[in-house]
Amino acid sequence: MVVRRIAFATSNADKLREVRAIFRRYGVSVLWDRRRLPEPQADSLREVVRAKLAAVPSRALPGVPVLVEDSGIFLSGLRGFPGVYSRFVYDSIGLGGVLRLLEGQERTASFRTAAGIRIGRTEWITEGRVEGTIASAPRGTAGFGYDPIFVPRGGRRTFGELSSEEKERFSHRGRAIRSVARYLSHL
Ligand code: ITT
Repeated sequence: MVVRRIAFATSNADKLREVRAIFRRYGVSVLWDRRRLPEPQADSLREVVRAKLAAVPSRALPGVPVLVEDSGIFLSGLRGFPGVYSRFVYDSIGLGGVLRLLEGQERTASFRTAAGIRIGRTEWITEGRVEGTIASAPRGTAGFGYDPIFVPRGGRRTFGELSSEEKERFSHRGRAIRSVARYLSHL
């Protein structure tokens, strides 16, 4: 089966831009199913993805595989917080608030994405992650969300200081979405 297009259900235009750029290289076009899916209180990104998949109606675009993803930043100094609550924390206290919480704490972190695809009755979920540290102050204007404070391991620059191609190479989303693209190309 050759998949030429998929529908990505997300409210986030920045995610859409990153996901489109990846799938373009696999010859797959990404339709934006713009919607905010309910996110239940859950312990893991994978559980949130399962709930998101269950909430997307398949009748919207019959026959087109549906993609959803959920991402979060896990701070070791805060025992994994905010994790699945990353959106709430970003919207409520912002990067400044996160940096204040981390004062005097260990600064290692990981960024993770769980991505799920539904094709007919089949669901498949995968994950991608990148290890790094949290900068002492936000740097860079590229990207979105937590990008200005996340420094991927092995480098000095934050995701906010990298080009979109550079970010994608190491990023949680780059890794997760490339594995979805490979999965689809082997169907
Ligand atoms: P959905 O509609 O797809 O759920 P969302 O923006 O609610 O979009 P998430 O819950 O997955 O997405 O994101 C959690 C938070 O993490 C949110 O504040 C995002 O801005 C941020 N985030 C997600 N991916 C990121 C990335 O690659 N770089 C920086 N911040 C990111």
